[in-house]
Amino acid sequence: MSGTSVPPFATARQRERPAADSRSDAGGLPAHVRVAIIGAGFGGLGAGARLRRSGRTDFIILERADALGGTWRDNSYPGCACDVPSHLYSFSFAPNPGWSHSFPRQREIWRYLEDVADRHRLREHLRFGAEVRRARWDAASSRWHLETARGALTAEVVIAASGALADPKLPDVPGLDSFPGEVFHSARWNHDYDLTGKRVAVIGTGASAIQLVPEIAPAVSALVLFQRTPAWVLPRRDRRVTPAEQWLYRTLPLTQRAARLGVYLSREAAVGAFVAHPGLLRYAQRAALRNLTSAVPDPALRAKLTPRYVMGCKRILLSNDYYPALTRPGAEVVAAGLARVDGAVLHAEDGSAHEVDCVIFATGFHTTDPLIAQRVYGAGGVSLAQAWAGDMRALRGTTIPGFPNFCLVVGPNTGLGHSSMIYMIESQLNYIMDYLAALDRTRPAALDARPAAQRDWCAAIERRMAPTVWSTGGCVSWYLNAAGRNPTLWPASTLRFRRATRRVKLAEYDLLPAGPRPLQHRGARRRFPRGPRVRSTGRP
Ligand code: N01
Repeated sequence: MSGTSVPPFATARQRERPAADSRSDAGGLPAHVRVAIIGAGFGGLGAGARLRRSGRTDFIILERADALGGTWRDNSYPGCACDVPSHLYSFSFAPNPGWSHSFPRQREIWRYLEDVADRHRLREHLRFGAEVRRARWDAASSRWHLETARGALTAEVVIAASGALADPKLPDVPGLDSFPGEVFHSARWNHDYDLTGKRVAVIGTGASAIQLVPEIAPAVSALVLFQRTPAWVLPRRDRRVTPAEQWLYRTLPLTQRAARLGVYLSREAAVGAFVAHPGLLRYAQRAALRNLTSAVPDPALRAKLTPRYVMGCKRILLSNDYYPALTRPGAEVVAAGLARVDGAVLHAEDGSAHEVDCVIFATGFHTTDPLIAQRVYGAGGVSLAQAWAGDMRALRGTTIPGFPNFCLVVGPNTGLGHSSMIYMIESQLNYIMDYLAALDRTRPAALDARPAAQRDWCAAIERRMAPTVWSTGGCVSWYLNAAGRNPTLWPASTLRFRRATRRVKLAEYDLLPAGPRPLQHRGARRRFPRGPRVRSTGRP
């Protein structure tokens, strides 16, 4: 890859090796399904598994790439691993007694997802190369019309699980097109390019960079790390899971459940520091500073690597080999952003210039402006991107007024800074399953979130967000949108989110009847007679 564009997903050449059987799928598209799921990562596969477990088989999973796995398929950079412990980074309904380490590696997670697809008979529902180009709600038929790279279909309900870490982000660097060498993003690793002996620039110091830097440092002749903001780095307490432990988990699954609960509770115990008492994080800051001091003897380098914001404001990073890699001969930390490129020379914001053969962007993802929002058109022909206008919001992280029968997985304000996203995904799946049950029970054609319900929900989130470390910690992070608002993280315990997504409150929805009707504006909508009015608490 060169220039400033990033391919939408990693091709087999950009991955180390495609999973053995992930490229086959069950054939053409049906004309109509009850549920269309977009994306075959944790969210989409989880949705499929939950549908099958509830006895529903009339669904399809549309995946734009040629394999399942989502972000764990696309991020194949050396050293890629998860910083959430294995036992918790898996579905509660699909435990894996075979995890090799306490923190799972990328390939192992990818294999786990392949296994989930097999165990829950999802292969017959998967369609690869079926990128959704447009999804349009048709009020007359109360159906979603989907146009995909493999043809068209209609669906009663769409579950969009395209992920928050799906579309890589490149900074707009003037002159990048003039760079004669190799350029790629960490999430589109070029495995055909041999870094041995090359002068390599890495842009960024987030979770991806700190994992890949130690892996490439021994091979390259020069490593230039462009660091705009130093990160807080804690030691990673990783170890091999012994065969005896694996045997125990296989033989007595309850023991793995207990281990999972232990990890969950220890992570959950930290939430108060993030959301209410950021001062408590100074204890962890001390441990991180000790980690830095012991690994980096040079005071000048140490000063460059010392963060100047409250820990937790950006994602806390875990590594034992990042700092040592930066002390190697040939490694240089440029304490400034990449400003411009002139041929093979990279100019930093501090005025320094660095000639390199290869540039690796570890610059993150489009988290607050997801691509899928530009492709989904709700009632009145308004796209989700237009409805959000750069500020994404959803009722209980899942549904949006004007987008009937459309559910997001990993929607606005469902992200975490302290625990496993899989737990949050499962909470959302509970909600979506209840949403489908509510459609079956009350028999409207569609449920449409009420604007007032979404407003109340988002206002409560806003109040909870104010004292969090993400708002007060003195940093700019990918959690925030261009206006400085945080539409990504959940500002409370995961248990609170679980409770808030247990059931769909029908009072928060308009129940839309079937049949043709003018649905160009909300006032023209026919409504079902209601039962007793339940006031929406909008309380997260
Ligand atoms: O991306 P990021 P990431 N010049 O957005 C810098 C998940 N993840 O891919 O901090 C120089 O965090 C930017 O600088 P600044 C996890 O949720 C999980 O690393 O904005 N630098 C920043 O340092 C994570 O949070 C795992 O000042 C420039 C970096 O690019 C999320 O993915 C592993 C620049 C972007 O960091 C994203 O992580 C890996 C410029 N012009 C990823 N422009 C797990 O272990 C931007 N930057 C679960």
